[in-house]
Amino acid sequence: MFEAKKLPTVLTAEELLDKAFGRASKVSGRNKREKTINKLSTVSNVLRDYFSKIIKAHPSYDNLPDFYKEMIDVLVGIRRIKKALAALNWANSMTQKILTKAIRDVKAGKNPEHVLKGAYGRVASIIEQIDPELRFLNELKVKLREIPALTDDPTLVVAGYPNVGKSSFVAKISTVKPEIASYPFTTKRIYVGYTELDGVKVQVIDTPGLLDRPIHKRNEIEKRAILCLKHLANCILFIIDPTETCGFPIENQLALLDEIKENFDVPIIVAYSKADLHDRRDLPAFSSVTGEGIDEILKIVKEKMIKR
Ligand SMILES: Nc1nc2c(ncn2[C@@H]2O[C@H](COP(=O)(O)OP(=O)(O)O)[C@@H](O)[C@H]2O)c(=O)[nH]1
Ligand SMILES: [Mg+2]
Repeated sequence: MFEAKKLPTVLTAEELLDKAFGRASKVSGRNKREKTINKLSTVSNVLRDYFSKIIKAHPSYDNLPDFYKEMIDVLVGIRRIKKALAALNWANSMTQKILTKAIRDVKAGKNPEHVLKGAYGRVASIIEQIDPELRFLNELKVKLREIPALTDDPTLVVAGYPNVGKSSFVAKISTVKPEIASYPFTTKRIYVGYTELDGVKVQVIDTPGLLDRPIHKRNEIEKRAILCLKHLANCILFIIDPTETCGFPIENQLALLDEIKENFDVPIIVAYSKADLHDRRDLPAFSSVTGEGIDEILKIVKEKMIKR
């Protein structure tokens, strides 16, 4: 699985130049010429190693699991990342060219001091040009760290209007206390619970603020955040509160169900919550308070998700 915390810290242009020139200032040589050549090759090595370390630390973004790919794309834009990495590649080859040529010039008898000064100036100018890209790559690490560490286990996404009983259901069936992971869009959080169905670990996620209001009224970023869930969900449990104590009429709840059906192509289980408060049984009904009907819901989930 992709782990943003493994991405290295990226130095700014100034820090990187300090590192390379600092290292070079410590080298020795039998004479001015040799010392200058050693300095130039030290700068060359430090920069080459540094750039290749940063570039190699990034995954192949196109080959990441769809959920991560989509999330990263929404958060920062995969093209933007590729542009930054390409800029590093460019800076790497430009600086290597400058330094190789400078070494050649010194070997050919040109004034070492002049060559060194010129090469340092040109290297510094190249590195300074990519300073925004270096800073972007450093901030990227921080942003990507917000992406919830979800497992590859089969995933049930719980949807329905606010207060219909989604969180109560997730808490009820979870073998562990649901974890709160940040969903890095606006202020959304996702709640992740786990349960075991016939020995298969199932990840159950509650997405307050995402699948609980009409999708067509969402802004672009929320819509894309919702789309990310598409890659994650193997099945959706859509909860309807027929008592309307949640504060939303059934018609609105059904309209949301229709929208979810249009947007997702995974099995959708529709069930009534708060079975302890009503007698409607034209759909499977459960109560997270009394536990009534919970096993039946889990049985349906198992059939839809595992025995397929
Ligand atoms: N009587 C009853 N109340 C419930 C049930 N499930 C949830 N509630 C209540 O409904 C309210 C909203 O529940 P919650 O799980 O937070 O809904 P969510 O907003 O969809 O996550 C809370 O006051 C719960 O105590 C249930 O099965 N029976
Ligand atoms: Mg909730």
